[in-house]
Amino acid sequence: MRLEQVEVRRIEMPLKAPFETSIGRTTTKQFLLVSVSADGVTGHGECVADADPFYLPETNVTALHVLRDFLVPMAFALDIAHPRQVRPALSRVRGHEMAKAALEMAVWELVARREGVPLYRLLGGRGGTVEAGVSIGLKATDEAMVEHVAAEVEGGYRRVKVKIKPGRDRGLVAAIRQRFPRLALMVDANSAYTLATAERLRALDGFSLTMIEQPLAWDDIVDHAALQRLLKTPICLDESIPSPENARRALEIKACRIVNIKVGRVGGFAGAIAVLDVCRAHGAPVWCGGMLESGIGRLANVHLQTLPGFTLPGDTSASARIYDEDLVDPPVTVSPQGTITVPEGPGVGHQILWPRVERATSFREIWRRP
Ligand code: OSB
Ligand code: MG
Repeated sequence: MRLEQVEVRRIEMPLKAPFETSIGRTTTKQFLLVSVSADGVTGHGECVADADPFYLPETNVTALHVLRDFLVPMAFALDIAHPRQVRPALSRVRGHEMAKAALEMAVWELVARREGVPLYRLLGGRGGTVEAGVSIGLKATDEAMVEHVAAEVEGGYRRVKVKIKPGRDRGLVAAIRQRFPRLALMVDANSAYTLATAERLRALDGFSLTMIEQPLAWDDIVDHAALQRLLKTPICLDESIPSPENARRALEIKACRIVNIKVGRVGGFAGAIAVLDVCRAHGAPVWCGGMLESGIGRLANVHLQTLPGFTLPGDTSASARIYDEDLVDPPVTVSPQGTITVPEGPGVGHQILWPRVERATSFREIWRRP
């Protein structure tokens, strides 16, 4: 199979409420949607880069550049027998994992549609349901956070993650624990701490957190290993794991005990599967992270986390928590038991609402195979 056309759209979707982390505050989601076509079938991949380089270095502008000038020409040159061939074919480009992932995921989705199977089947996963977790942004007060946690627990979520930063950590966790002594609770610092401020994290050791996500620098594993030696609570790495090789290094030096896999952060589905294999070999639990995706990327995450090895609930929550109008129908929903049903339709498995996509598109570019 040879790709005939690649289309990139920039899409803007207002969030229902601002999402705040130690990095900053997001009010609108802006992302690239990559669509690849061959033999009259089109597949879609959602790029998780943002307008700014505050979480990781890529932006929508760098992703567009690298797609247009490097990745898409490489993909056009390829005769694709299986989507797993795309990752090695793009490996000459260093970094730019989010741009690579969007293109690679679109090819997997295209092939799943061509074969008339749900994405999970092509990936080697299973049907049924997955357990939903939820990631809650920083709130103005600890009381407001406890109320948000209560609402999500009421909604069925069985695992809750809250964002922390220095000064909004020990008191916040204590307040949540007081009300929910047995809740599966974790925190995510998005690199807001250093070894010098790590005492604050040791203060969290008494709260039976399931893990502390990415406390230290986005590109560090050495200091994380030092910190893990000081903490009882397992460290989970997010930002610091851009590839299977880095996952292996991190686990070898014991920089973490748990890994968050975001398909966009590790260059696509083949990269995610390779990270999963590394983690399984080390006996490290894995869960699937999220990037406030629209339904297209959200469903991709649902399919991915049906693979064996995703042993913990992830950050995939209902579309309606974040967006008034999703780009897929039905939107992603969570049952009162805290589960998401894995779609059985071809590809991501829910209908894409093209009039909505059209309305949300602020820029579009199309390339055809030369
Ligand atoms: O660190 O996991 C993170 C959102 C944007 C950028 C980074 C992160 C997050 C989340 C939200 O935690 C997860 C989600 O609801 O999609
Ligand atoms: Mg994170």
